[in-house]
Amino acid sequence: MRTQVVIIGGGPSGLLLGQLLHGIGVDAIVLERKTRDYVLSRIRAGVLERGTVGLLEQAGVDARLKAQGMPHDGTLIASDMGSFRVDFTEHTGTTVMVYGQTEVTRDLYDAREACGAQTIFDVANVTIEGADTDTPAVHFEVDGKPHTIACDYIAGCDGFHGVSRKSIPEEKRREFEKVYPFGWLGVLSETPPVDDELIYANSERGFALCSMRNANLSRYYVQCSMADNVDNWSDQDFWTELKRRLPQDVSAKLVTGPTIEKSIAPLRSFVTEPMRWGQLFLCGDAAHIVPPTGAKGLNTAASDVHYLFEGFKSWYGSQDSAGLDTYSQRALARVWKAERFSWWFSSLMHRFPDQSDFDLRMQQSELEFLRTNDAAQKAFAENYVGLPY
Ligand code: RFL
Ligand code: PHB
Repeated sequence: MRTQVVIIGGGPSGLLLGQLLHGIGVDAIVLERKTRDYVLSRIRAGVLERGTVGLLEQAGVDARLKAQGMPHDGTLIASDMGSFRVDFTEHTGTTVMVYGQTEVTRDLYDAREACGAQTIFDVANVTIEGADTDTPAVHFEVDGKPHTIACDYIAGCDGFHGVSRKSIPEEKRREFEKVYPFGWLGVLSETPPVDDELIYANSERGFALCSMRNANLSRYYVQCSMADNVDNWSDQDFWTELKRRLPQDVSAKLVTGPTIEKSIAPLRSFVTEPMRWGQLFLCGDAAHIVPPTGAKGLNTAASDVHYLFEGFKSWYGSQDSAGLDTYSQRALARVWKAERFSWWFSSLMHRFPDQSDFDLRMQQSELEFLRTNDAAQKAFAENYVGLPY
């Protein structure tokens, strides 16, 4: 087999890149380790920046997003000192869109199928050969049978645990990592969201977040220990804990019900540099991870896709390699800004096991500054709706 670009990973970054390439007539094959149903069963991000929405529009997969997505023009930030709202529209003139990653991925798979682009599911033992030569190839197995695809380029869109990053020799990359001493326990429930907007809460008992997927589907999170097990949390335990961490007026109106998904996710900041090795380009979680506070994970994956797609467009359109040559540099410049915001917002909103009284006062003081200072709210809003590409 031969194609122009092999995309390893059929998550949102791989699928979005594939769809954009299809739009300019560049052939790409997506290799996905799991089945389509498995990928679509993963509950992940829920907030799309304006730039991500723009890319989905550009890829022609925005019909359902436009019809069902919920534009949000602000968010609430609660703490033991009270609540306040940051208005995105007032400070930036734009909104974010609440629309689940699962739906984005479904729309991308549907579009991929409709245009006849090739996706190979259930691939095993993917290996990359000759990424530092002009004749790279990707080997893999399906049902125990070996296959090889020769290509011009490889896009490593296979997430944090994929093979792409690890295919870059250790001496050619540098990794930066911070693991936070807690996780998020998240639930999905078929109940109306407690508020029209998201609520990020810093409470004495730890962080909590109220989010949503639609008018009858709520997504809630509470900070938990990574030593905790999801089986230790009955639905009742979860609702009780969530209520204790939210302002009283919010808890009072929270509608509870059976949960349809419950999982614990770790919190990590991670960046690998550079994001290119020869003909291999890393994209999304394969190259970097942010803690979910601030909803930057999927959005940063999308901005990588933007830079990589622009590079491919110039190369295949006019043999101009400048975009591909500067991909790593341009993507990383934005990645580090999202890393900073996610790290800062995580540090502001969580209770840390070793937090001193001084550290607590610093959190309170920072929250008070954000509550009362217009410039601080503007900086928050600019980061939340997404910095320009
Ligand atoms: P993904 O979504 O991980 O997709 C990678 C795809 O590659 C496949 N794969 C392979 N395929 C072929 N061969 C291999 N060897 C392969 N190894 C892996 C995987 O099966 C998968 O389908 O990465 P991508 O596309 O870069 O997208 C990134 C986003 O998914 C990610 O940034 C966000 O979901 C992060 N994230 C969240 N972000 C938010 O903004 N808000 C959230 O609430 C939020 N919750 C989460 C999250 C990430 C989580 N992970 C990764 C554990 C919750 C979880 C549990
Ligand atoms: C979500 O809806 O899953 C969500 C929203 C905002 C975040 C993180 C997760 O910061």
